[in-house]
Amino acid sequence: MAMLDPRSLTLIVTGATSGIGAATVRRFASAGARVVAVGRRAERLDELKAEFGDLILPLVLDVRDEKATFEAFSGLPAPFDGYNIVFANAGLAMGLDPAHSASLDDWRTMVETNISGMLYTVRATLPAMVERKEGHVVFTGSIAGDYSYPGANVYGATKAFVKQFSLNIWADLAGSGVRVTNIEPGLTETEFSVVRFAGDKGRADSVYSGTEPMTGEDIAEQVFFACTAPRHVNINRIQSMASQQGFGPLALKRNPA
Ligand code: NDP
Ligand code: 8X3
Repeated sequence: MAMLDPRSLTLIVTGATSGIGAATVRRFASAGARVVAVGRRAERLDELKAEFGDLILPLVLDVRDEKATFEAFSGLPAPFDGYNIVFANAGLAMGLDPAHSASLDDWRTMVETNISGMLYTVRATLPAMVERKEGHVVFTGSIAGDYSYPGANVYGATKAFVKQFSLNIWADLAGSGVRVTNIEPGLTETEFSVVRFAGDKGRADSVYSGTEPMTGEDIAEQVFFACTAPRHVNINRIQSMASQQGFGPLALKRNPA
């Protein structure tokens, strides 16, 4: 199949300062695409700008801020205002405690970022792509949106929301010229676990020790494939795991106290 020319693509990438988002910015910009790189850490965005020059528009934004998000995306300068891909990737997990002792503040932050921030990003950008009859909304879901594991309580639920929202907006958008894809990775070594464990690098490293996790670059390649597929093809979902990752058995708690 004839893939799209990446030089015809202009992306908005949230969560561009690290991990999957940063790797995606680099994958597309290396191929000649323009990217609005969004995140809170300005210095990381400046590094991308230094690497790729005019192909990058750094945009410092907290996606939880509804007003700022709508203002930022409606006020993009040319040629970035002609974006035809929105990668709603910014997100995080906080903690791994069971539901009865998990931090309510952590739950709130995950919901505000992974659900509300994602919704603001999509709602602020979708009308322009529908009007242009050309676009693509790509999400970073997770295997945690499909499979349960202890401590994933709210994080996994936010990713289940992302998965269903992705399928539901595809139901709205099929035939409009705007495509929708949910990228659903498993174990991927980024800053994800450092954030989940509140900066405890040792605990974060132990998640990956003895394994070969996927990398941000591995996931960026999946985004690139979905976005450069010919316009008559919609990749609904891509779910991937590290080759060493599998499924746990269903738990059976015998003789509980
Ligand atoms: P990282 O921690 O490396 O990157 C997370 C990115 O999200 C950062 O760029 C961060 O930027 C941004 N971000 C977080 N909160 C906000 C906010 N309020 N406003 C704007 N940007 C924000 O982790 P990953 O690259 O792994 O995570 C990217 C996505 O992938 C997340 O949605 C995550 O849930 C998902 N995912 C990760 C997996 C993994 O194993 N790593 C597997 C499956 C899904 P900054 O702090 O500068 O604002
Ligand atoms: C991140 C993957 O398995 O840590 O979404 O939840 S997992």
